[in-house]
Amino acid sequence: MAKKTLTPEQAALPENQKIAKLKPHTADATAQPMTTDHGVKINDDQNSLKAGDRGSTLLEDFILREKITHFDHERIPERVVHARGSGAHGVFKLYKAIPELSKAQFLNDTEIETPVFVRFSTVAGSRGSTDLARDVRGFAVKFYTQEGNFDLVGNNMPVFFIQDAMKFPDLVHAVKPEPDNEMPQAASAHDTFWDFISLMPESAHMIMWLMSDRAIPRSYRMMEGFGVHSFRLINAKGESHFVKFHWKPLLGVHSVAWDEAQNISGKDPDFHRRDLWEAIQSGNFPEWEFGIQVVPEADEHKFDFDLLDPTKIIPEELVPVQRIGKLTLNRNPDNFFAETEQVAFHVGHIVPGIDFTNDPLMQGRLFSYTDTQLIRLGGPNFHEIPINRPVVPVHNNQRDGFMRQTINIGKASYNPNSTGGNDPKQVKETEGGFVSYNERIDARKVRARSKSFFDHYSQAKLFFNSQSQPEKNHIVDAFSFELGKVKTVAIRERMLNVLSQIDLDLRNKVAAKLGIALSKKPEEVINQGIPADAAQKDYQSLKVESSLDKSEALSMATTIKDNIKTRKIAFLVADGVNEASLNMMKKALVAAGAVVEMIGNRQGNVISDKKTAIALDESLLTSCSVFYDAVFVPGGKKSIDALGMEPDAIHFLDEAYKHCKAIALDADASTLLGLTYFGKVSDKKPVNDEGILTGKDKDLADEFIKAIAGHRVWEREQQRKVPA
Ligand code: HDD
Repeated sequence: MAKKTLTPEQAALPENQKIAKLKPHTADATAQPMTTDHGVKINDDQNSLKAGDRGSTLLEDFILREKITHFDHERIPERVVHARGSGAHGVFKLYKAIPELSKAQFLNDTEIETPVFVRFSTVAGSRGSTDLARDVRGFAVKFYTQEGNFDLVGNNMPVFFIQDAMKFPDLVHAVKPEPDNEMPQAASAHDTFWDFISLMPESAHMIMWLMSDRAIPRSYRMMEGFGVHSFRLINAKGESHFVKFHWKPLLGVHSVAWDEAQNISGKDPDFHRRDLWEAIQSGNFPEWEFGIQVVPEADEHKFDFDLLDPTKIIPEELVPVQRIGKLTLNRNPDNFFAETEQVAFHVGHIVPGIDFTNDPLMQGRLFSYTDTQLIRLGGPNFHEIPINRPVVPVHNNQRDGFMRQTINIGKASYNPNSTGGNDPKQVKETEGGFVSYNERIDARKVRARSKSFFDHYSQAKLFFNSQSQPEKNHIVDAFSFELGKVKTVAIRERMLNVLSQIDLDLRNKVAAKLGIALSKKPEEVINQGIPADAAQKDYQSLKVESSLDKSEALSMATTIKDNIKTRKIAFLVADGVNEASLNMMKKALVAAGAVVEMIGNRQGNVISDKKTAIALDESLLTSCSVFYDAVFVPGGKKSIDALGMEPDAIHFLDEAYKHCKAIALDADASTLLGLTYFGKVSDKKPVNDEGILTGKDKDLADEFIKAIAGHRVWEREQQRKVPA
């Protein structure tokens, strides 16, 4: 009998090939005897072997020694970046075959489902750090295709900080906790990070993304993913097209407020991990569409940026994203360590039909990923760890090394050989053997960077111009917060000069918040602060105007806002709650796909006006508004009076207001508004605030659903702020 309980939705899923292959490696202890690692049955797992009851412990106790030795070696080094993460299994299904672009089988057969394992992560924090750090999110997908593993190791932002892998260790050293005191954890708001960034104008575009709400997602399920680099697709004729890979979440792209993020970090640092786990567990399988932007070889130099520069996007207005498939995550791992921790991604894991470009960041990555697994996973056989194995057979002449699992038979471990019939055999290209793209290269060896990479600001501007007003305000606040934590004034000033290249209003607003008077014109500071030795290499930023003013896809304001699927709604209740009001709203929300939780002034049950016991999910002590997308207070005089006496209930409403969430109160409960800070300070609804609703029945439910689907009433931030 398997211990793992599957939901009906999960049980109904056909087992994908990867899950089937993992099965023989799983162990289920249900009704099994306890044994040592070597299979000897254990009689007493409570006491060590001693010389007499109180006597000294005997070295002979192999059971104790084995248990403690194993425990002593349970940890492996965490990932040097992306240490904090969470994974899930799923499938990829193609909508549209693209033989004209790629010969990869999984991009040509719309009938097959390719198993995948996905790991989301933050970048800077340690394994135990908060999910809600302001940070880039990793979005790494391992496709177990019939032609071997393809890893798309991307992020939730489409560009990167640096253009050349040579700078990666510097970037990571700068953002990680400072080396003398190991502070701050999982945060970029400190001197070394901004020192580096202010000296690296190529990071300007990425920094705009990092200071935007993209860096504090509402959920992994509500963020985009990007392959970042230009890759190549190779068709059966050997022709190449440049391609950018995209993941578009079907729930839209949404974020939390920064204050909300900070609160969640304290109250539930596992917030994103839990959200992913619970969504999959409850059958709300997260989904993304797979998109490609394709550029023919001949158009390589058609753009006002270099396709090989990873600090640039291809605006969707210039090359639309074609959605060609769907990723669905439908199964949680059985064991975090064995699967999520031991999974090893690598940009260099490609299959026939996909190839690399000369993006210098990508080229460096091609070295780094295997190299890091060698120390993290302890040797060259990490591909044999079950989660890393392809679903197709592996045969070659690689042998031995730490923890080798495979028992290769025969004498031949070399090629050519006659002792083993010259097996395993090389495979012709026409039969699926990998052949690198036949790119023409005729160059001098130089340690340099192309001039075409020196436009550092045009897309940073494009990003800022494309944001809605609330998004722009959040960027101002984020810079003000981050630079406000920087102690060295010269670094703050240098960073403000960088901002002056992007948007003067942005710079001025941040400068005002930092109390720094800046009057220089952008042209006076364009290359200010770049160290002379870098400048010697012709490291000067070029002034380039983007051909576009705005790109709609860059703003989250235009994202999907037509549903409330999987949104979490808190109901505040106490004894005497009006059952009809509660049930009406609950039914409407659940029917629309939301998750409703009852929060009481205690745990256990509350007794409704009809004397029914209503089970509580949480209490005001164990829960708080930041875990929810919206809050509803049902009617029932006794319940409302009790909540009115409860400061935590009022705080719940104030905080939900502060974080721009939809708040609905049954008409009878609207008296509670008078007790809230926001209710007290304004006697009428703030302008544009469609998120505070009172009323009855279906009308209230309909309005509430609309308000929740809108995600947040960001405009509220311009109204009076709540000191919650
Ligand atoms: Fe990286 C992990 C994404 C640049 C070196 N990277 C890692 C992970 C993601 C990315 C999602 C976590 C994978 C997992 O869940 O296990 N990295 C990116 C993206 C980049 C990027 C989108 C730029 C476009 N990375 C990058 C460079 C280098 C590395 C330039 C080194 C030259 N990255 C690593 C690494 C890691 C890693 C040290 C740490 C753990 C691991 O690889 O397995 O090799």
